[in-house]
Amino acid sequence: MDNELENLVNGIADGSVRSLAGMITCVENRTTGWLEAMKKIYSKTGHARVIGITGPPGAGKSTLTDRLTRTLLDKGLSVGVIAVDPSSPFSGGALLGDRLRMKDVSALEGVFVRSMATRGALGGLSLAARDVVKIMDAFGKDFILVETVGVGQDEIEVVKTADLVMVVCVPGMGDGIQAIKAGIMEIADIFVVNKADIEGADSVVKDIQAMLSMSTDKGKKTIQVLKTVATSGDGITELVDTLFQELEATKKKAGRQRDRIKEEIIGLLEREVSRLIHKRLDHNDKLDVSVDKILARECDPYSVVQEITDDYIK
Ligand SMILES: Nc1nc2c(ncn2[C@@H]2O[C@H](COP(=O)(O)OP(=O)(O)OP(=O)(O)O)[C@@H](O)[C@H]2O)c(=O)[nH]1
Ligand SMILES: [Mg+2]
Repeated sequence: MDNELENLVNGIADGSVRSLAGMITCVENRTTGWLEAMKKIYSKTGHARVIGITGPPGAGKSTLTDRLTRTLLDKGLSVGVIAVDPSSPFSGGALLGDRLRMKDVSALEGVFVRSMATRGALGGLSLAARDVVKIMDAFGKDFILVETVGVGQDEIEVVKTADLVMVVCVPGMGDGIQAIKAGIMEIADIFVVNKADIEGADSVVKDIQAMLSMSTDKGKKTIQVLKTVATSGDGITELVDTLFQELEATKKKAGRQRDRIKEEIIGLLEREVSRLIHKRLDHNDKLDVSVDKILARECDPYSVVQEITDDYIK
């Protein structure tokens, strides 16, 4: 491992915030040696509880994250926040205001905030976010809050890796809860109807409960629907209590952890295999010969793939 990364890994063990930030940057940029550094810190992970916070743009996710962070700090717990910025200009939202709010909490002792862009993450956002979670975990954060706008598959993949997923809804979302993508509804462990100070919150709660009762996934645990006013702090105590209860309950489900690890291995493997394929075939003369043959209809792509895979397996 490169000296700089080695220093960062050691710095993390010593609780250096600069090393924490530095290692995240190196891993995000895939600086040579990043993989070795990840291997080194892995044994120190597994302590942090990871909460995914998702929902439509402007639902109050950041304001809630801010409240949750402060409440956890009051309990003597340390917090890492990962804010996945929507890079689309159409997702609306209070991006600037967002940043300002996050800056507020990042100034607090025991809080580390990191923003990640949806686009341009090397190796895919969900893998990159997982790496950042692990680094914060190894650093010793008790809780890691991951905020994403629940708009794309990428963002859904990110929160799916959390121990617990909180889906934030708001009153007046047009056609009730229809506005929330189906994929998000399915990954929710807790529903929060934020902006409960606005008319229509109760009917959103009812809509969600009705939807949950229609769920085909019977025998699953009951999913709580809570109301909050993130701006005033109403309902936050109840929300935190519920979070702790649910985390306790999920801890008992060892299967979830195992599934997570299997999924991660498969994800990493897929990426590696794809990298190897490109490395070997991108500038390969033999492939050009095959292409010529296919163009002349002397051969077909299926047979070529079979030949190549047979070759690999040998
Ligand atoms: N009335 C009311 N307004 C709220 C509440 N919570 C948040 N807001 C306001 O809603 C706006 C958006 O809040 P954010 O916390 O930035 O929402 P967000 O979901 O993080 O937004 P994006 O990250 O841009 O998707 C801000 O102006 C908040 O002050 C609430 O409980 N009630
Ligand atoms: Mg936000």
